Order: sequence, then C-alpha cells, then structure tokens
Amino acid sequence: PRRHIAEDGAKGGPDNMSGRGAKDLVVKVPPGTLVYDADSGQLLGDLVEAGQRLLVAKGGRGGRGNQHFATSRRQAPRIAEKGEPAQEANLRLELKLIADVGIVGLPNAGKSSLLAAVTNANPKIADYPFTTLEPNLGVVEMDPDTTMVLADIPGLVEGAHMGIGLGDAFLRHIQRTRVLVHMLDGTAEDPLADFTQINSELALFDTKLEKKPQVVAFNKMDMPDAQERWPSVKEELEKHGYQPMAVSALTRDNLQPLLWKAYELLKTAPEPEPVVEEMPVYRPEANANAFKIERTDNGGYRLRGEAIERAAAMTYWEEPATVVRFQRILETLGIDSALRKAGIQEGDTVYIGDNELEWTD
Ligand SMILES: Nc1nc2c(ncn2[C@@H]2O[C@H](COP(=O)(O)OP(=O)(O)OP(=O)(O)O)[C@@H](O)[C@H]2O)c(=O)[nH]1
Ligand SMILES: [Mg+2]
Repeated sequence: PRRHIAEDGAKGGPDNMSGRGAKDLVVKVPPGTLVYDADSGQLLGDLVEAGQRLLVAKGGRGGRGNQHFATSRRQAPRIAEKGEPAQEANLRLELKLIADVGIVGLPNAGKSSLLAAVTNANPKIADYPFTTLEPNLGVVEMDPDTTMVLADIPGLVEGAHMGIGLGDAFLRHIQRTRVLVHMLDGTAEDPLADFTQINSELALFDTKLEKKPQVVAFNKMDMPDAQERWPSVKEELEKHGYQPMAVSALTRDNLQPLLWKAYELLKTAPEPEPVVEEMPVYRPEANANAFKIERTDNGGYRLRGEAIERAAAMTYWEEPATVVRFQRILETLGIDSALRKAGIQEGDTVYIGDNELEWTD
C-alpha cells in the first residue's frame, strides 16, 4: 500500500485571517480503475473515462480566524482554529482494463506477436513462458473509420483462476473486453487440450467469460508442425461450433481476415456490463455529531465521533480560549452530560483521538 497525504488546512490567524484550505491531492489512475473502500469492501466508484474524478477524502478546511469567534461580549477574541485535518481513507484500487478485444491463450502462443504485428504496440516477445507480465494495449486501424483496441492478456496458465501466476489479476482484465481472440500455438503438442484448458480457466473464474464471443486463431502456420496439425484441429473445433482461422503472426498471413472477423463479432457483442449501475461518488457520514463513549482498561473514557474528534484536533490545548470553546462543543453535543451519566469523576482521563485530557468539573 502507498500513502498519499494531502496537506491539512492552515491555521486561522489574528485580524480575521482565515487559514488556507488544504489543496486537493489528486491521485491519477488509468481509465478502468475501480475504487474500493479497503476496510468495508464497498465500491466507491468506477473510473471509466479519462478525466473522471472521484472524491474519496476531503482535504482539511482552513481554520477560521479570530473574527469568527467574536460575540457581543468578546470583541477581540483570542481564539483561532487550527486547520482541520484531512479525512483519511484506505482504498483498494483495481484496474479493469477496457479493450474491445482481448487476446488470450497459453504462454508462448503468440499473443504479443499478434499485438505487435497489427498495432502500434511494442510488447516484449520471447519464446519462454510468461514473457509478458502485464497486459499491453494497442490500437489497430483497419481502415480510417474502423479502429479497435486490442489487449494482449498474458498469464493464463493452469490454476490462473486461483491466482496462480498472477492469473486472477489478468482474468479480471478480460471481464472488460467484449470479444476474445483465442490464440493457439499450432506447434504445441496438443492445441485442442490447450484450447480447453484456457476455456476452463475462463469459466472457473467467471462463467460470463466463457460466453464471450471468441475467434480462434491457430497460430504459427509458417511452421510445418502447425500445418500438419491444422486439419484435425479445424475439424474438431468446427464440430463445436467455432470457425477457427489459421494465421501466422510472424509472416502476418491471414491476420487481416482475423481482425475483420473479430470486428464483426464486436459489432454484435453486448456492451460489457458495468460493474455498478449507479456510481456512488461520495458518502457522507451518517451523523457527524453522533458520538460514543467507551471505557478504557485504565479506568478512563474514550470519546469517539466525527465531530468531536475533529473539534479536538482543531483545539490548541495551551490556549485557554480554544479550550473553552471545545468545552462548549462538548455541552452542545450532549457529551458533557453523557459523560457525567457514565460516572465521570474529577481527575479522570478522557481520550479523544490523539489527545489525553483531564476531566475537571
Ligand atoms: N514461427 C512462428 N513463431 C511465432 C509466431 N508467433 C509467435 N511466434 C514465436 O513464439 C514465441 C512466443 O511468442 P509471444 O508473442 O511472446 O507469445 P505470448 O503468447 O505473448 O507469450 P507470453 O507473453 O509468454 O504469454 C516467440 O518466440 C515468437 O517469436 C508465428 O506465427 N510463427
Ligand atoms: Mg506475451
């Protein structure tokens, strides 16, 4: 986890100077990022489009200057507030990449080679498993009016749905593609077994993935091994209702027809379901003035509550005037009487946030 900390609001000053409010801290995330409250698991928002913003924690308001505390009796009050501390939130970010077409297949099938051959993307390509460690995106322009976004989705190995080889992270990306190009390594011992394995990983992760429209691309047709296997693989796949295409990412043979086939499916494929129908933007606390009194092990009292904890954080305890003001807040919120009801005695300790106070009558 990484911490991002915005400034607190600045303190208020004399001569009616209000403190500066804290500047917004903007954390940039790529489109397709889901934002969850890490503690409750609640989904706070789904940042789909470029430029979309989500407020997850407010920065601190600046402290009010002394003039704010003037009354008819006290014309020049000594109190000024400390800046308000910024809200805190633990967030979990999940990236669901958004592409029209996801290229899936076992390691070494030629996914990255396909992406590199047809788009401007420049993914790593090598002949050992797991060359590609994160999905790559590329835009393919079939003609000036027809473009698609392709994603090379690596890491689909056996057990991917259980998180083996980071597979579940990759599977999540597939949820937000509309059509799959399923690449088979034509030189593999048993391309059909590979095909079944990938499909079962998809289904085990999310049954909706299995139903995504698939174009099967039998790759490496430039190799004699692949040419030899092709007729039987084709026949078997056709029996199951697929229309596989033999291609070579290396020689680029048949890649254009493959893309048009994917495009055809794309036009009729359903939009991927949004993860949340409504987009909650910010949820205010139920009742900021609510408070709770807990007994501590050492016989003290701990006060919990948004408003009171904030007021405590904004009090200068060495300034009697601000302490008096805090005392008034205790009374206004009914905390004072609740503490008395709870049996608080002179000299008892009251904890609020990081503050430790002594109760005096
Ligand atoms: N002969 C031949 N080799 C190919 C073809 N396509 C890919 N290759 C080779 O196969 C190997 C794997 O290709 P990649 O594109 O890296 O495969 P990948 O599916 O992205 O693999 P991972 O990233 O590990 O999942 C590389 O050595 C490629 O050069 C093809 O059409 N013909
Ligand atoms: Mg790759």
